[in-house]
Amino acid sequence: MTTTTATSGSSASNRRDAALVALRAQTIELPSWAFGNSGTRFKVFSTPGVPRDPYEKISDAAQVHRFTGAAPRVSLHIPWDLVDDFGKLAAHAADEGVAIGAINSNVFQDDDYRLGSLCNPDPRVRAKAVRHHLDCLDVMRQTGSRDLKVWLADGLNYPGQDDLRARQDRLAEGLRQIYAELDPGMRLLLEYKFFEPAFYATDVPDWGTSLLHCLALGPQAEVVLDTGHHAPGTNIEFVVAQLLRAGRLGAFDFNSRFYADDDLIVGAADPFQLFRIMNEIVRADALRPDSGVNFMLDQCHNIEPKIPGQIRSVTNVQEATAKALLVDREALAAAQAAGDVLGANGVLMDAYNTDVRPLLVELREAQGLPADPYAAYAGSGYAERIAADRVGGHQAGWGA
Ligand code: AOS
Ligand code: ZN
Ligand code: ZN
Repeated sequence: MTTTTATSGSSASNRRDAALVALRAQTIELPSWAFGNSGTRFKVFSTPGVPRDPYEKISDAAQVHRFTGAAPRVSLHIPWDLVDDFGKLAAHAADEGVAIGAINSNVFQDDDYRLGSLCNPDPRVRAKAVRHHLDCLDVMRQTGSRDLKVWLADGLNYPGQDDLRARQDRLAEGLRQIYAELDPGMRLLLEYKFFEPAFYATDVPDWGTSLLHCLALGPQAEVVLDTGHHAPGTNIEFVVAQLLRAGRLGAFDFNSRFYADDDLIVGAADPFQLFRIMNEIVRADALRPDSGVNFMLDQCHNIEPKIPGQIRSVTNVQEATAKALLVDREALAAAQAAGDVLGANGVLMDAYNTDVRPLLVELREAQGLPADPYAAYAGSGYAERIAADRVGGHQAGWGA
């Protein structure tokens, strides 16, 4: 393996400088539901100091931004984060130094949705699901959000249960009605998931289905890639490259999976995969905040403390990004053009194997941030304060 490319020559220091600039501009959006209690169907463990309402979720998210400087937005989930006055919630976010990001719809928790939402055979239920999304657009107008994120639990448990093709037609029609109500500058982001809660067939199972619907809708519709929503062994960076080529990668839901949709801390299960994903992002110059890719987390912290879990997630994304930024693109292109299989692989691995933690310390110190956000939060006394002040926090979803 070559060991010279990532660290030698003046171009190595240029790459380092360019990496610092790019990392400074990078932002990662946090999910409000990461701060509530969550668990499995077996048990939801409660955490002392867990938020009692959406205001407190935002305050906790603001702590992650305070110590990392890289997480200035919070995604909301409707109705989990329903409040009387979203303008007031947005003002609270601004007071805390953050903004409200994507609005996630929820058409999976009412009894009406037993057979699906936008794909449901009953037109009354389909109309209700469309209406919920229009309500979400109203929330976005009050919060100043750009992105409506749509994940549907629609699907079938048994072959023959419903008509696969008719469900796609209903889906296209429902999405069309929602899309028609977007304001200029708003986006509809359609997430896919290959299984769960439906076990036989999911109505938006993969990036191809999501992309086809987005292409039919128009330029304000883009795909959300949740890293946990693929079959084991899927080459996710290929999907990233393909969606970027099509100009339709709207956002990530970052997390880690071992077996299913585990929603664990991003970069915990497979930091190399996260590096390969970020490598495709850097390769396509899609890291820039104006590139249109919203880097969001979609995670739950069932047994670990939530704010430190989010801090670790942000720093994991930063580490993978820093490594991707250090790839010697010229050396890589030369090795690839020469058909130098091991040389090209070596260039990539040199970057992956670089310890970027000192670079990130430099990044943080230059911004007046703590060198170690995790330790700084632990020493801040915030966790002890909320544990003493807040009594009766809720489960992530149904507590708001
Ligand atoms: C569900 O599996 C998806 O990942 C969605 O993004 C969902 O809205 C999110 O996990 C919050 O429940
Ligand atoms: Zn997701
Ligand atoms: Zn998921």
